[in-house]
Amino acid sequence: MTPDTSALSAHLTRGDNLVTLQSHILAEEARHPGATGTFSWILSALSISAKMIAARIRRARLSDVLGNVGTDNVQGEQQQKLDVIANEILLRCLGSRSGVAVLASEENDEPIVIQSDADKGRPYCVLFDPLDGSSNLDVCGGVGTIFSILRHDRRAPTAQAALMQRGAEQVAAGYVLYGSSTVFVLTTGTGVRMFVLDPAVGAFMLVEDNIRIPATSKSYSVNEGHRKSFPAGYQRYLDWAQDNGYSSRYAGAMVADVHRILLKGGVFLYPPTAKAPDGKLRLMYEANPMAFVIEQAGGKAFAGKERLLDVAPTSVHQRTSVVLGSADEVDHVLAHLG
Ligand code: AHM
Ligand code: MG
Repeated sequence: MTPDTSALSAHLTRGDNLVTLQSHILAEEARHPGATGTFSWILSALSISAKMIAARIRRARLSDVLGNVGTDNVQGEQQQKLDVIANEILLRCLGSRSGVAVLASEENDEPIVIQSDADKGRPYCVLFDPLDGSSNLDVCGGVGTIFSILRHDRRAPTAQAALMQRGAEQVAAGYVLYGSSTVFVLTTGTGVRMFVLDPAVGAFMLVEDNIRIPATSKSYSVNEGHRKSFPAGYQRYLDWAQDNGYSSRYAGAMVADVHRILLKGGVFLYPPTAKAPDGKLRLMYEANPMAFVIEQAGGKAFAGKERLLDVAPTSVHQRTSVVLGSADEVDHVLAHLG
C-alpha cells in the first residue's frame, strides 16, 4: 500500500518544516556569497555553550554548584559558582574559534585578546554576560546568557579600544533564557528569531521566525523597591501607569523580563538610583544586545532620552539606565521624563 504523504506535503508547501539553529546559520551563510564561515562558527560556539550551561543549571542543586565562590567580580558583585562555570564554558568554546579576536565578559576585568594578528577571516569581538540574574539560581528562577558580536577593527591600538563601538554597530546579538525551557533568541539585523532547545535531540529548533513585539501592553517591569530614589520623571510615569490600570511584572533577571516583554509587550525599566546613579545594567553586554533585539522586533530602547544604540561607550563595563519594550509604552515613559 502506498503511504499517504499528503499531510507531509501540506507541511512542506506551508513552509513549516523543521529548522534547527545550526541549519539556520548555514542557510544564512549561503545567502552571503563572500562569507568565510567565521561568523557561523561563532554562532555555533554560542549554541554549544548554551547547551552546556543549560545542562549545568538543570543539575545545579544535585551537583552542588549553587551558591557563592567567595570572590567578587570587577563590578564588586559576589560571583556565584555557576557564574564562573558559565564564563569558563563560553571562554573555552569561543576562544577556540579562529574568527574571534577579542572576548569581553562581565566576569573578567579586562578584555581577552585571542588573536592579535587579526587580519584574517573577518574577525569579530564577542561580549557577553555569561549568567545574568544569577541570584535567581538558588530559587530555581529564570536566568540567562546575553551576547553581543562586533566587528574587530584591527587598527585599534588596544583590545579595549577595539570594543568602543556604539550598539548600532553590532553585527549580531541575542540571549539564551534558561527557564522552563531553554530559549535562544537571535538577531543578525534581519528580524528576530526564537529557537527552543529540544533536550531529547540536543538541538535548538526554530519556533518563531520574525518576532514582532506588541506595540502596546499595560505592563511595566521595574524594581519598585528603589522607587523613592528614581529621578522624578520615572516616579511621575509610575504614578500615571498606576492611575491607568497597569500591571507590574518583575522577575529580577533581565533576560526573563525582556523575554516576556518581547512576546507579550510592556516596558522594562532600570532607572538611575541613589545606589547606582548611572543605572545598574552594563551597556555593552546587557543593554545593547537587548536594545538590538527589541528594535529589530519593532520596539524601542532608550538610555534616559537617548537611543541606547547611539550611546558612545567609553569603557567595557560602563553602566547605563534602560527603558525598553513596546514602542507605545516606551513613548509613555519618555513623555514623563520631561
Ligand atoms: P547581574 O548581571 O549581576 O546578574 O545583574 C543584572 C541583573 C539583571 O538581570 C536584573 O534586571 C537586575 O540585575 C536586577 O537588579 P535589582 O535586584 O536591583 O532589581
Ligand atoms: Mg548581568
